[in-house]
Amino acid sequence: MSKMVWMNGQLVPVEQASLGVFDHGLLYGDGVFEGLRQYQGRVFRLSDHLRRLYNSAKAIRLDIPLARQDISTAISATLQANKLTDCYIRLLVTRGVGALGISPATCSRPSIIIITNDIKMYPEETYRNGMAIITASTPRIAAAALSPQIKSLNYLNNIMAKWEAIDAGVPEAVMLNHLGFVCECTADNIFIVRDGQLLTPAEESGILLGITRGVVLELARAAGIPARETNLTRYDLYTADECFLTGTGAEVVPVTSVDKRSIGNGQVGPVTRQLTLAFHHYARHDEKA
Ligand code: PXG
Repeated sequence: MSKMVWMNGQLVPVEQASLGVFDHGLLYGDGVFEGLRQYQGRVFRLSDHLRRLYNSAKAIRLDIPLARQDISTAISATLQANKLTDCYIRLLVTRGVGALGISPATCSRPSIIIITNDIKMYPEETYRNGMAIITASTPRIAAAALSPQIKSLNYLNNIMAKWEAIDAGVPEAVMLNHLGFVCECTADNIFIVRDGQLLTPAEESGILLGITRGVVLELARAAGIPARETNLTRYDLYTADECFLTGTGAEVVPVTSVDKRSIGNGQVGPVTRQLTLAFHHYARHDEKA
């Protein structure tokens, strides 16, 4: 049976789920999205993701023509149609079909699409042994130009940084802001551990306030690990005891080198190990939607 996609109120086979070529989502990346995870039949932090989606849409003056509850129902229907219990969910809202010019005012109705897919986490070995990352020379788009809280359909800036990672033969690249402070990787937030303290770039650094990042901060505080949001430099990464990334797809993934410099002793450290396990357990057993 072919995979079913929810599109503007209907479940359709993936082969028939198509968007008009005049959709401004395609023409200009004009639209917003969310990436969610389903664990054991439950959608993780659904209300947080829906809040972020509606805020992204509001920030770009896109009126989502459906209430949150209806989107939630549509997600459930899509999961059920595909008989899924553990998967990745991509929810997107495009500006809709309009004239060829850039004006969003020509678009009459946004399109809402829900796609489900297998989870593509890093290989198990990466969670055990950590991975190498680089710092990208592509700076992150300044918050004053486009808020990093808007998960827009235009990820070109991040894609340019991803090319740098690919060229360097590593899975991820960390982007800096225009002042040289550490922001985040191309689809993950970043943390370090220094002297037993957990540190992660603050909102002011110009990052997306990731939902996984927020949960990890909660779990750390609950475990008595002191955690602080602050400005970080490349120096802080290079001299950190531990480093890891967080994201809906990756969960918590250890980083053991940055720009070929070993982090700590080059092995996955105890705080990273503890938080990796804590998140893994929380997402599957403790979380109440
Ligand atoms: N920073 C950026 C720029 C992101 O796009 C995160 C951090 C992590 O946020 P969450 O809320 O997921 O903890 C993201 C996540 C994917 C995928 O396939 C994820 C994102 C973007 C594109 C693809 O997992 N966003």
